[in-house]
Amino acid sequence: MRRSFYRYADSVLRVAVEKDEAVIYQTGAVITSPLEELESGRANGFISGIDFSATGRPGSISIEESAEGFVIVMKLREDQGVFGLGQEIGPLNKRGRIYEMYNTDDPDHSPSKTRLYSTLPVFYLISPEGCTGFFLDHAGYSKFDVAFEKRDTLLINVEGKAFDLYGMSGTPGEIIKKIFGLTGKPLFLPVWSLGFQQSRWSYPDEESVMYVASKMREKEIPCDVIYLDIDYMDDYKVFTWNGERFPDPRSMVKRLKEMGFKVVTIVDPGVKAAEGYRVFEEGKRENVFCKKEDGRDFRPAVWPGEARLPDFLNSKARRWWGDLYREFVELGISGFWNDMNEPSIFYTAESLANLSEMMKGLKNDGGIETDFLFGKVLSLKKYYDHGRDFYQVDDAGVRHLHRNVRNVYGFNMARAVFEGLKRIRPEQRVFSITRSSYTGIQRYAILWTGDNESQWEQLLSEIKMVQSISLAGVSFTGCDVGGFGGNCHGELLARWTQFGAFLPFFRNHSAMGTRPQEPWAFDDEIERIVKKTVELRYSLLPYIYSVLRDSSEGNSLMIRPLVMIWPEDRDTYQADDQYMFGPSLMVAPVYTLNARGRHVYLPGCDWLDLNSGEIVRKGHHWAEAPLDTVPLYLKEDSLIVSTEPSQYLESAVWSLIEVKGFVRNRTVFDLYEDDGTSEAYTRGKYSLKRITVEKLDDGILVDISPQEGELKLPARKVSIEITDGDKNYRTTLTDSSGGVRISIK
Ligand code: MIG
Repeated sequence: MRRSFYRYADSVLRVAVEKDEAVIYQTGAVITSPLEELESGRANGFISGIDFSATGRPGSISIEESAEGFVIVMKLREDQGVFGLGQEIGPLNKRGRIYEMYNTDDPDHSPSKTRLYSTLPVFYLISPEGCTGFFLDHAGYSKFDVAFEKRDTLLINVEGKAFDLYGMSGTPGEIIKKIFGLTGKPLFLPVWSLGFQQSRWSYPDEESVMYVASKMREKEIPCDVIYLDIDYMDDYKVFTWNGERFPDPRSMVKRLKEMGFKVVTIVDPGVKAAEGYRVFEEGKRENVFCKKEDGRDFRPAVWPGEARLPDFLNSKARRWWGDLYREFVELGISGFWNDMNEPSIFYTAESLANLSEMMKGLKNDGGIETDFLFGKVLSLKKYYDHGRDFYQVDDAGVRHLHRNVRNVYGFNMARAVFEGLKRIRPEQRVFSITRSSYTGIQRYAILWTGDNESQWEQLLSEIKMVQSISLAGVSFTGCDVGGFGGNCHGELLARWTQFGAFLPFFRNHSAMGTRPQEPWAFDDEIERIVKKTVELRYSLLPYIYSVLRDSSEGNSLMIRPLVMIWPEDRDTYQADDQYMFGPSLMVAPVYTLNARGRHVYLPGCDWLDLNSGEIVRKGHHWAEAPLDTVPLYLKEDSLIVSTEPSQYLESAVWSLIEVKGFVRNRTVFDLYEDDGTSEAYTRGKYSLKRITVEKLDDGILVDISPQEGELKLPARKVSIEITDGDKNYRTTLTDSSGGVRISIK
């Protein structure tokens, strides 16, 4: 075993570990290069809290070889929490749990699950004494025993012949910037990606799509995007349309556009093996499909039946795939939805033959043997690992067993789509959502959390999951609002929508065969609440879009777990059923049936309760929450900027601006605006205004800086409403590109 140490910008340390005969595969997650190689002597203690000399003391890390690969052992201090690990089920503090990194399509998101669709192995050891961050960069299987077997030990089993471990110190806020520095800044998305989105598996024909669109407008529920799930295709052939159900997609998309809707279509990786089908024929000719050991195409069964999987590990296949989007883009499709890209496989001829063989043993023996065998057949069908059944080839021409590179399959598919769309329409920002991902995905796509269920427990589970996903640097995330599987309930939709309104990605989606889940699918009261909540979201868009912009510059996350901001306060380690949305807003969604209030923890300072208008002190509180209310708090010394809600978003320039703040000392907020969709902002077509509010002895000073950027803004009013906790200060002023400065007594 060799261990080499490298130093990166901003005191990031990487240890590269490899067995002697290792074939190295770099995942591509990290996009920066090391500044220098370090002697192991210098590497130890180079970053506080990380010591590779294996002393067994807290902070020491030992790495040993094992039969399957390696074992990493980290001793934990009693007061350290282990936060992160990405898309996993459970509390934000993962101490006391086991997780596996092996991308898996499993619609069962119950508490015992140890793996889901993505591998985001970024974790933080946090105590009031300090914080260390890690990223285990490895495309193959690994297993994290987070102080489960031994309460003071984090044990990571890494399968394979090599891996990289990155370590960094700093506050959690500094560490996330280092993660962005290593793996890329979050993508800057079009503004409509912050709008409300409606989906269903499926709106199977033009009529049902147009019906949903008209209903939204008729009922004046703001909405920007409608999704087409797999049934728009002809026989599940990707990049085709079913001509009977969608006779004229171009005209449908055009009519929707006139109504203010964008259309996003799903594209799975599985290419139907059908003679004469263009994508299949081309893929064969270009030789870009995954192969079996004998060099023949791997033939899994997925939605289209027998299919081929593009080998996204190499750039030739990625390029070919990315170019396939051209026709859909030209037709007017605005964004793409990457599903099944773990990749999910129903079965292969071989795995089916295995199962049939096993099933021959099913005899009516009247006893437990047959019952056992039943169980075995079912679990083998569900959890059969296709990772050993096929190979992928990287750009160096090296062949890898799929299992060893599985965790980057979805990541590389999303990369292919991103790069393809950038070639096809370089002037437009990319909108693409993915189910499977790997660290670094924030540069290519939005991650949504897959097939959750319409259950209250899962609403809570999602509140935690989006936070651990965020900690991995995946700033733009969300979940199926209302729940995917199972039947939603009116109250559940109301509460889930209240949570969704404070997620970067806000989409209502549900599965085939379940009860309708559109905003009007329940009763008038639920519809009123959903509409009110969606309007609240749209009114906050000036704030949210500015937060998105700041995140895309690599400064921050959109969703911020409390522990990130107040790591010295151990009460925040537990308070993972609430979070900060941007720098100013604390949201505490209600996730319990029949609840009309909930416990909230308010750390650090005083807060303004945005529902009651009252100031609430730091500490534990009971928040009243009638069914139409989501507990929301404005942090002391912070601002939000809102506007009049619209039905859909034509740009990210707001004709009315309302600044609301709770200021006892001083605060700033950078209001960012632009056309909302293009790359023109990179050439100066944007507006950035720094809003500063300062408490003076005898009043409040409001300063709006001169505009940075050349975007022409409309003449508009800015209304200001600031409280210092005792007194309210209000005024309205006229915005000006030269800046405005006033004091209010
Ligand atoms: O095997 O395309 O997570 O959102 O509606 C199910 C049908 C495939 C899984 C996705 C879900 C989508 C569904 N897909």
